[in-house]
Amino acid sequence: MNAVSRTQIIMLAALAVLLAAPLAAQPPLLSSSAPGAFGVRYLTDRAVVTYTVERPEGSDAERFALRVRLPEEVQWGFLGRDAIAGGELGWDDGQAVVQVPFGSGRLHLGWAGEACLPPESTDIPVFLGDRKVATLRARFDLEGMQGSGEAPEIGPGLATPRVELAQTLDPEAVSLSLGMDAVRKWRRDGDALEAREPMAIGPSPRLSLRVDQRGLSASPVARIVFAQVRPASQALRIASDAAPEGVLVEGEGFSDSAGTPPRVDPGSHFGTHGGSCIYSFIGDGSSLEWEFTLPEDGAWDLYVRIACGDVGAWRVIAVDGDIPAGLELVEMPGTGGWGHADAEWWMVRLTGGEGQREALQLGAGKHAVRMTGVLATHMNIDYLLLAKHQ
Ligand SMILES: [Ca+2]
Repeated sequence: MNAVSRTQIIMLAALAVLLAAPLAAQPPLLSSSAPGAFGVRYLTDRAVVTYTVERPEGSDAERFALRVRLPEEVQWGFLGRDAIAGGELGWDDGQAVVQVPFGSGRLHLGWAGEACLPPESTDIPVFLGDRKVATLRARFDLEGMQGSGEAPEIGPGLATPRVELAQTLDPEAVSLSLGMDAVRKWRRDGDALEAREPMAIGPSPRLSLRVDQRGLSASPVARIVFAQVRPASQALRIASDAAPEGVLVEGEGFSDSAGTPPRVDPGSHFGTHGGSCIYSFIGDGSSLEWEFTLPEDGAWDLYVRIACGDVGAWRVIAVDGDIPAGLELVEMPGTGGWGHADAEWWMVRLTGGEGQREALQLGAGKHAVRMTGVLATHMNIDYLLLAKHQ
């Protein structure tokens, strides 16, 4: 088909649309007796109009006229949070007509249901056990409620958040995030929703709660509760000359990765074993796996040589596909830098030390350790070390 005939077809189509249009033209969505900036949003029972209109120069008028198209005759209205008296609401040719003051404002013009506005704001308490530790300041809009706030006493650690409801809600309507992570799935428990899985929570997490529910007249959430926060296991620093002999697995020798790949660049950092390390291994859910072979059955401990210029880094550690109890969340210490000086590389021990999870019982042969990064911060790894438990 050549360009001319295509143009003709488009013109014919346009003509057909014109002929199909009703003869009586609809009034415009909005017209104003004074120029300005306007927005109109239609909901099931109302139009919400925002405007900014400056008083024209030389005018001493207090108000100007706004006309807003509605599907049915206007029944009620609000200017800001004040109800508009019925006598001040006009109806003319499919449009609500109302006089409003110059400046910026928000109008609700309703054609159905009761005249109502959502409440402005509410406070949602956050509990750690039976103690109130934070408050989320929540604001309402016509689609629901949204609140956020810091909870410095919660975390770091593992916890299962619970949202106690003041009214029945569809779990799909409730979203709760802690730092970068969000509850993925809720289960109902009486009048509450509880996360199906424990979540890794960083230090001083920011909580954000969103409820998508139209027509709220009060907070649908009574409180957010963390029954308990299980602290992260600590990776303990040991003197580098105290590191035992063992099976050394180069960080840069990982066998599998998922998510954001870490960087490997030989010679990039100071004094690395094998001349390389992995760096920018980020806690965004990315993971790395290392395979290694143990010479004999027994109790083995896991060590890692790390550099971390953040406050710390958090990792979930799986061994042969399972997460041993106590390694669901391991806190690696900040080492004061990213490994550009010897002092910034620390050897840390993950199992078998005082107050730590007991040694790993592993048979001779092939095994795999997988680390999954959570809670946003980065870490560099020179190597892993598996050593017989002493
Ligand atoms: Ca290395």
